[in-house]
Amino acid sequence: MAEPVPASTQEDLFEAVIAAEQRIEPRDWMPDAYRATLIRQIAQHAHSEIIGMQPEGNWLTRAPSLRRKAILLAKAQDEAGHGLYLYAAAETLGVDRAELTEKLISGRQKYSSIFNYPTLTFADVGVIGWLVDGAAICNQVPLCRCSYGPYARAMVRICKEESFHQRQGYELLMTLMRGTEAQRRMVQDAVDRWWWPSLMMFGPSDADSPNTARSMAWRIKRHTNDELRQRFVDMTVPQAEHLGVTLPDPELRWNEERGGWDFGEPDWSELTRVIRGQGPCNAQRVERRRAAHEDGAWVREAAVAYAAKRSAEQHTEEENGK
Ligand code: BYC
Repeated sequence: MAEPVPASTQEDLFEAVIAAEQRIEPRDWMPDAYRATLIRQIAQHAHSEIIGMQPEGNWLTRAPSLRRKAILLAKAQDEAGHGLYLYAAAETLGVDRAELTEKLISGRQKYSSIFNYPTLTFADVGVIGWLVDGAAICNQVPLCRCSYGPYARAMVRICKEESFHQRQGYELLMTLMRGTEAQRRMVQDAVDRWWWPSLMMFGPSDADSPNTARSMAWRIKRHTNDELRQRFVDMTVPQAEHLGVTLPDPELRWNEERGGWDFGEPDWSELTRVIRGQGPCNAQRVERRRAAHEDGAWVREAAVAYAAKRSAEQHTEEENGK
């Protein structure tokens, strides 16, 4: 019989896999804190995808054309799919999706701050695609190299769909910018409202980010919050120029020396407030999610009853076949 592997050897093996840029898989030994960090991050990520359908969903019945409505519906459906891949990835760590949903609707788990802002005009749909999905891509492409296999693999497909979402947002904004003066003003107003919250999506500054150092050492995160925020600003400024909008930051200027854009400090007290549940739409978002979950109870009950019936039938077939 094989000797049990001592804990110290298991830990060495785990560290060696991380150092070799290989993947940790569900049945591999992993430190409890590594598992807990992944569950926290993947669950928050999944919740963000699901709650993230609400701000755009607000415009589904009021999209200005059939084409725009079809695009928006497809995007919201993609987000539901992303949520499902991510809940499935979290389940490989030994948690249950029902338990994670319960934690979301009881306020015990977080989701991205960005989805607690209202969508006031149809230009917000374009700006969410451009800025919010743009920020999501910057944050998520490195997660395709995350050390945990199921999360990294889920991110590959998610990122492909996110880049499509970003382009649809930009195309929508280009169309509005070629339209009337009122439409151009609508785009600028949406950019003014979404710019700073988009920068906050990357999390607190590195100095105030308690989880970054450990997540980087474990190669769950591959870059710090500030590195990714800078990458996003550098990517977005030329796109704003091409679009013809102004980013609402008087401190934005090109820094020749370091080859990047300098930008102002986000209002971190706003991020703290929104994360604590005091953003403009937090209560409404969670309440809507809770109602949808309760409305869906009959579907879950029917699925469980159907599975029990199928299993009983299979049992009888096996008995009869004996
Ligand atoms: N909002 O130590 P830190 C999408 C929390 S979905 C809320 O830096 P970490 C899309 C953080 O959780 C996009 N909370 O943490 C969908 C931590 O709290 P706890 C979602 C935030 O984990 C539909 C504390 O603050 N993307 O793209 O190392 C339509 C300290 O922070 C936020 C993901 O979830 C925030 N913005 O880094 C359109 C990506 N920032 O848990 C688009 C995956 C921080 O210790 N997640 N907190 O109590 C990550 O990459 C990382 O978790 C973060 C934070 C960079 C977000």
